[in-house]
Amino acid sequence: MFRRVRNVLAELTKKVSEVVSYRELTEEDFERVFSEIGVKLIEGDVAYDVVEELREVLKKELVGIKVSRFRASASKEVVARIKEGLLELLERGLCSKDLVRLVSEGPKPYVVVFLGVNGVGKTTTIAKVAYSLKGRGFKVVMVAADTFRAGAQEQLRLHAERLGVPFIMGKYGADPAAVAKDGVIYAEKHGIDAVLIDTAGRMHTDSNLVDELRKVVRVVKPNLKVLVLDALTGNDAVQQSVWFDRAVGVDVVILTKLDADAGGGSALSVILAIGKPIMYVGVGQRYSDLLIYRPNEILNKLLSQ
Ligand SMILES: Nc1nc2c(ncn2[C@@H]2O[C@H](COP(=O)(O)OP(=O)(O)OP(=O)(O)O)[C@@H](O)[C@H]2O)c(=O)[nH]1
Ligand SMILES: [Mg+2]
Repeated sequence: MFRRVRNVLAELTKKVSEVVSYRELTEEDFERVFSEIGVKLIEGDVAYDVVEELREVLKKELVGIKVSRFRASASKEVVARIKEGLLELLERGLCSKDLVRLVSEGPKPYVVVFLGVNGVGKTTTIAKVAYSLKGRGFKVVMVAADTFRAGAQEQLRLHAERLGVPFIMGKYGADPAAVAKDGVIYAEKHGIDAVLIDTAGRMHTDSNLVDELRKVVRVVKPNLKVLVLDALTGNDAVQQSVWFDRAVGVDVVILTKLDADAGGGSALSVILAIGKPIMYVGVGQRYSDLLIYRPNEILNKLLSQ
């Protein structure tokens, strides 16, 4: 995980340390070293804008340091500064409350709509969220408002059965907003704490999808709109985020498949460029592979040797 970006950051540390072990790092030194690093980051799928942001933040941290002012060794100090800069960027994605907290504090039932294009991991993520909420003692209902793709409802149903959670679906081709509303009505009748609504995962360029999603949102008035993004899609995930935000508004993001991005460039780009709070990250296919987004943990993966 994150191997390629990690290697590039290790190279940056080494080159900066070489300079600061005998003199102060100047802006020219920094630019010279970073121009090589920047190219490698771009080759490793880090978006150009993100590389530029890294350049600014790291410049601010590194220019002017000289080790004689510090007791620790040069590279230790350089790593600490790089950490500081990266943390500042990664913390922009912090989400103040996770879903367990929102459900426990929010109205009952707490209604969550999951959005996202095909195959990003919506259905799997809903199952993981249901598992987590159930484990904390909440009653959950899963709702298949994806009445479009053959197999989509059965997939969610299978998870619901495995998890022992009630499940609501409609006929194929039925109005997704009506199915979603059925889920909310069921929850109100049965004292359910959280309604998790799965929506159709078509390409975001499909114009019918906007109308369909807007209707779902208008009819069920969700307490939270979660956009599921696949960390492997890099720049495209950023476009998707803009699109869904315009269409229906996005409150938080769940970033899936972090475990599958061996290089780390794509995931890092998405984390730094979407400009939305990241509630959870998906790190595998098991129900327990959903973690709260913690910038420090990402940072450790980026900088571990
Ligand atoms: N490695 C890994 N795989 C994941 C993760 N989340 C989801 N997947 C896999 O991604 C694939 C697609 O997941 P789905 O949950 O079906 O995606 P979806 O968004 O519901 O897809 P559609 O219903 O077609 O729109 C499945 O094979 C999942 O097991 C994750 O965090 N890590
Ligand atoms: Mg699905």
